[in-house]
Amino acid sequence: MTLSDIEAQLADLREDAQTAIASADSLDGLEQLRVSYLGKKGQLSKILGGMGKLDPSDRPRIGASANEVKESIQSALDDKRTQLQAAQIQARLVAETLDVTLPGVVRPQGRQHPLNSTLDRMVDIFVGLGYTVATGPEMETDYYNFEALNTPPDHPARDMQDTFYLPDGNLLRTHTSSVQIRYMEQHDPPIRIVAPGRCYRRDTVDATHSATFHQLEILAIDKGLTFTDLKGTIKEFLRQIFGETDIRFRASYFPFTEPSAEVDVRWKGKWLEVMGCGMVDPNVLKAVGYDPEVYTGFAAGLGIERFAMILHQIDDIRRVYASDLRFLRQF
Ligand code: 2NL
Repeated sequence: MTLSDIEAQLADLREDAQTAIASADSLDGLEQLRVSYLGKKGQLSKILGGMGKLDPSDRPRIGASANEVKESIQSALDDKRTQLQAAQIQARLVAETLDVTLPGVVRPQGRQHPLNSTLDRMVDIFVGLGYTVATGPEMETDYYNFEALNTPPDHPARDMQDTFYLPDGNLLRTHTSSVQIRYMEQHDPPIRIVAPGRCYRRDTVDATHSATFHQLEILAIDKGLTFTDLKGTIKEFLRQIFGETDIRFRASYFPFTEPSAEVDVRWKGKWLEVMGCGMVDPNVLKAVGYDPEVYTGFAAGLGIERFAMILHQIDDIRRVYASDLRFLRQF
């Protein structure tokens, strides 16, 4: 191995490397070239390995040449890397370009059902008056739906409300009074609760009747509660939900209250019946273990659909359950 042999090899290597680097088309490929030319076991190292056989006086010259070749390859690698990186970024920018002027994709926006917004308003008013929300099962026993509510099997009230009976003798609750019986069994007076929920009746469906409907019942039990407390509570509730309107109490009958009344509101010039109410019958208090000589109370039952229909001018209860978007989008 002579000095000029090694010089020639170095020149070839530089030539070779320049061509290969110029045609590299990826950063990975470029790194492979670097390893192949300048790596520890690369081609430059191999050439310099032959230096050992040279005359020691020639070594500095070859060393200088080798360094120059190395630097020139390194600088070609650096330039190419900068170029490939810029191209990569450019390609990404093109691929990921967003046209911010394109119209957006419209996401359909849901909204609260008018029955639920009405329920929320009604519950909120009673919560504001100090009531607590109570809930319970939709499937009930005869005891909680009728018996504990002073409605024995032969009572005429059982004709008034046709009930869905289940094969096992249970039934679908016809009012949420059953929730209040369960609550009274578990709590001592004084109590103030509001029981909202779904109820069922075997009604023939028409514009004002549905086999399923929603009720909100209120119940207050304490020492010394009177019909005046009931009237004041109902009056304040109706004022908050309908604004200042005329209201009237008409004598009525329910098995679970005595005395009982129905309440009318004057709305757009007409009297509309909006709820039934009364003083809790002593037999109901006894059924849950309250002493009717110590405690009295009042209760009321309100149909949520009825309030929603009045407040939103809905003329047919079937619309409330039809899930027709043309209807629902109006609220
Ligand atoms: C109506 C009538 C009413 C009650 C419900 C009730 C509950 C208990 C005790 C006594 Cl635990 N009464 N609830 C009282 C009077 C009337 O509902 O026409 N509702 C739409």
